[in-house]
Amino acid sequence: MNARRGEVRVFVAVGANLGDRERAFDFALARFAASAGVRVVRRSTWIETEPVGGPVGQPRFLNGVVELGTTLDVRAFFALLQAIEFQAGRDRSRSVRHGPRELDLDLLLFGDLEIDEPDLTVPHPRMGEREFVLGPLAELEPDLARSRRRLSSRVDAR
Ligand code: PH2
Ligand code: MG
Ligand code: MG
Repeated sequence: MNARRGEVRVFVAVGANLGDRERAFDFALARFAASAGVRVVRRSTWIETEPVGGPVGQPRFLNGVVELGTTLDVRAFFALLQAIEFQAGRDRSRSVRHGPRELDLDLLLFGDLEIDEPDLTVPHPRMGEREFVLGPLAELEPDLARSRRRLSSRVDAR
């Protein structure tokens, strides 16, 4: 559904808990729209969520999910996500794992692709446990969110 010929259907989780979070999300959408080989299909509503993990007392997050179509390969697409995070003010050199950030763009699904490399695992390994991802994803694709949720609880049950 919604994919054009030659395009891969992609879902990206967006998150931010520093600075003007909505502005960072608008910026990301504008950068996607301006990128060759990338088409913004639709987005979820943005929701406020309690931080999960990371340093105690970090600010609340704004979260959402964006659906895109792309003709880029997964590595080029992932490099674009990192470039946009950087342009939005994110400084990975001083960042704490799961800590506060101006913009976080996590690649959830890239068509049917499965890859497991040191810096990139797709489907995103923790998406099925994260309500701040599954909620917005369910708004766009209820069946997809349901199947990811089941997948992760099956893993937990082992
Ligand atoms: N991202 C994290 C860690 N914790 N919590 C919420 N609510 N939303 C996030 O996007 C989030 C988080 C690491 O990227
Ligand atoms: Mg993240
Ligand atoms: Mg990330």
